[in-house]
Amino acid sequence: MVERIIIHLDMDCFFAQVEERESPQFKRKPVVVGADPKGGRGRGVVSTCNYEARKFGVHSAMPISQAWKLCPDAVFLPPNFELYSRVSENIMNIIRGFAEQVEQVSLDEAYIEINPKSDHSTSLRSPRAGSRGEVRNSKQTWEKAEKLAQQMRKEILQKEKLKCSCGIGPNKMVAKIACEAAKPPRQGSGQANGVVVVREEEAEKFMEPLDIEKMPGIGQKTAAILRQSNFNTVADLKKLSEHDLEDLFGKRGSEMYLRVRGIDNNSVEPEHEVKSVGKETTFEQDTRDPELLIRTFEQLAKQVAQELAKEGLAFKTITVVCRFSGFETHTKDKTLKEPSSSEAVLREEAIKLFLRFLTENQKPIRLLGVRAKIAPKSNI
Ligand code: TTP
Ligand code: MG
Repeated sequence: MVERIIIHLDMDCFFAQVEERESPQFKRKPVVVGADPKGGRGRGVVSTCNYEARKFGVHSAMPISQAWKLCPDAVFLPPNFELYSRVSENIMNIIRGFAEQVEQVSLDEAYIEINPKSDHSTSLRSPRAGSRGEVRNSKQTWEKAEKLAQQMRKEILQKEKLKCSCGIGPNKMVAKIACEAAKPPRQGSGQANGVVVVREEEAEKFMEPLDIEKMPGIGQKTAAILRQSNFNTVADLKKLSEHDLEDLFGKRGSEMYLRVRGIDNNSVEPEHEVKSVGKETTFEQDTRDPELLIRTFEQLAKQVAQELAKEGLAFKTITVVCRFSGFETHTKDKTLKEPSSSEAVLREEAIKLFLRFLTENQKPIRLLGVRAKIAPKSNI
């Protein structure tokens, strides 16, 4: 087995940092993003807040009324998800420019595997036998990983004017916990530069002093039960046998046995985005005019087929969308046995689906759409 090196990158106080970037007058002020505090009577929660506000004890998921009490002078803002999604897309594109194996886990965090077998440009393998017969990465290889993390941070800062932190470890769990250790306020030599590296041989010791709630799979309820028996740290959990852990965590017991020893076998799963090409039309007035409907539908199918052909793409699933009066929307789809790139097949199958709509539902039609899901060409 080849030892892995995984980076976990997470933006610092993401929503709040984006808001600060957009409105420089908020700099150095406590900023809380979340529900309307309504002068302390608001009922929602805090999405996040910047580090100035965290000094007052405000944190994510806290009732907004409590945040108001702790820090009434903060700038309170509603979340602007559309903006955060756009910024997130830019950040993920920057990261993807550095590595092929990227798993985005939320708007502001991603795992990056930097030594997959397929990627020789970032292949950092250097044969040295590890304790479990693994091929270990050399010290230089880990240093190279740290440089890569710093380059990503630098480019995100230059292009998006936003800061992030990185954890680097031999697996996802250790990388994520290392990233938390890298977060602001950055103090001490290891954390001062926003990257914390925990090498394979350090992972077990790194985990030991952590509070049990830092472990994925241990929430507040389980932690409360464990604490009653004086299990407070990961080191305490190491006293339990695999059997004991199975009693406590069921099927996840054996995984927990490994996790408390710094081992996590979950792989980085780059998302395989399913793309599709689609066109739709809304009629000026809801209609049942058969001629208009068929003509419009044929045009849509043709446009989709032409766009696929232009890009040299094949499809396997065709979807037809029909919105009737009153916004009632239905879809029907057909998956072919084999991928195809034939315009005739697309039109024929789409029209069959559409005719089923016409016979099943007599209401006037407001919108029509055709969509084809792209299939890998290698399957043809
Ligand atoms: P996080 O990465 O968990 O938090 P953060 O980026 O605000 O702060 P940190 O520096 O500690 O990473 O979450 C990312 C965004 O997700 C966060 O900016 C707002 C949103 N979020 C919520 O809306 N509710 C929540 O409970 C949490 C934890 C996050
Ligand atoms: Mg974050």
